[in-house]
Amino acid sequence: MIDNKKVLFSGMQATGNLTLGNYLGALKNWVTLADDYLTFYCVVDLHSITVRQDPAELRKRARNLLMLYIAAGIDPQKNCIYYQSHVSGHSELAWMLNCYTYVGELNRMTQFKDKAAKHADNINAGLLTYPVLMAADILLYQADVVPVGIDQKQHLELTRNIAERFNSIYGDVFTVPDIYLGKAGRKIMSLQDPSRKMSKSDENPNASIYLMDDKDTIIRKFKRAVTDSVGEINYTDEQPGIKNLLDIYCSCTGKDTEAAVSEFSGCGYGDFKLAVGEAVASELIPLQQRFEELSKDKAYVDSVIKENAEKASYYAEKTMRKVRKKIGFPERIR
Ligand code: ATP
Ligand code: LTN
Repeated sequence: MIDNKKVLFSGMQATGNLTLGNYLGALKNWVTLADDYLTFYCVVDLHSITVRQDPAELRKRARNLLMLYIAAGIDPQKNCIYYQSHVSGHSELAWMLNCYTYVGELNRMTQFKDKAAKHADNINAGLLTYPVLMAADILLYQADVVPVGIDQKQHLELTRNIAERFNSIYGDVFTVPDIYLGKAGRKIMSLQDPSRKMSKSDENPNASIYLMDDKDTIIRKFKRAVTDSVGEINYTDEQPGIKNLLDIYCSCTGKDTEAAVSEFSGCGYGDFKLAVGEAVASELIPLQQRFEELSKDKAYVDSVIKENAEKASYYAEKTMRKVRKKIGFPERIR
C-alpha cells in the first residue's frame, strides 16, 4: 500500500517481438487493472542481457516496448511506465536479495532449466539469478499484486518466499505480493503446436501472431493453425487446437466460452478460424495505429520516459533507505 492505494507491478522483457500471448496473457490485463491501483509497468531491460543482445537492437526494442505499453491503452500520465535500467534500486536490491536466496531454489526454476538448455553456450550467472532481479523489481515498490501469465507463477512464489524470509529476519520490510492471473488468456498456445505456449522466441513465424502483424497475415496464420479431425467446435482438452482458438476468440471479444461454443455450433473449421482471425485483427489494429502515431512523436515519448523514471526512483528510494538501514549499512552523510 502506498498513499492508501494498492500497488501493482509488472514488466516485460525487451527481447523479440511481442506476441498475442504476451498481449492477452499480460498487457491486456494491465490496461483493465490500471485504474484501481498505483501502477508500475516496467520495461525490464536489465533482464534482457541474460541472453546476448546487440546494443542498438536492445535500445530500439526497449523503446518500442515502452511505446507498446502506451499504445495498448495504459495512460503514462496515470501509470508509471519506465525502463528498469533507469532506476538503480533494481540492481542494488537484487544484489542484496541474492544474499537471502539459496542456489538450490534457483536451480529448481523451470525457466532457468529451459533457458540453460536453449543457451548451453552461455549459462551465465545472470540466467540463474534472473528471478532474484524479478523479486527485487516487485519488492522495491511494495507491490500488492503482480499480473503475469501462469508461466511466471513459480517466480512469484519465490518472490514471496524471499520477502517472507527477509521480513522474518528484519521485521515488516516488504509487502508479500499476490499473483494476478487474468480469467482468459492465461496461457495462449502455439498455433502450430497447441501443446506448447505461444512464445516470442519460437523459430516458426506461423506459430505466433505478432502484435505488429497486418490483417492479411493474421488471417493467413489462423487459416494455417493446427486443429484436429473431429470437425466439431468443443471446448475440451481432447481438442487443444480448437480450445486455444476459443480462448483467443473469447479474450479478444470478451465473450464467455459457452456463448462462443454455441455461436459456432455447426460451423466448419474454416469459417471459425476466419472469425477468430477477424476478432484478433479488430483488437490489434487500433493498437498498431496508436503505435505508429507515438513513433512519430519523439518529444512526447521522451518526456514520458524522463518523468516516469523520476517518479519510479522516488518510490524505489523510499524502500531502499529502509532496506539499507535494516541490513546495517552505514548511514549516508549528506
Ligand atoms: P520468451 O519466449 O522469449 O521466453 P515470452 O513470449 O514467454 O518470451 P515473456 O517476456 O517471458 O514472454 O513474458 C511476458 C509476459 O507475457 C509474462 O507475463 C508472461 O507470463 C506472458 N506470456 C508470455 N507468453 C504467454 C502466453 N503464451 N500466454 C499467456 N501469457 C503469456
Ligand atoms: N520474468 C518476467 C518479466 C519480469 C516481470 C518482473 C514480470 C521481470 N520482472 C516483475 C512481473 C514482475 C517474464 O515475463 N518473463
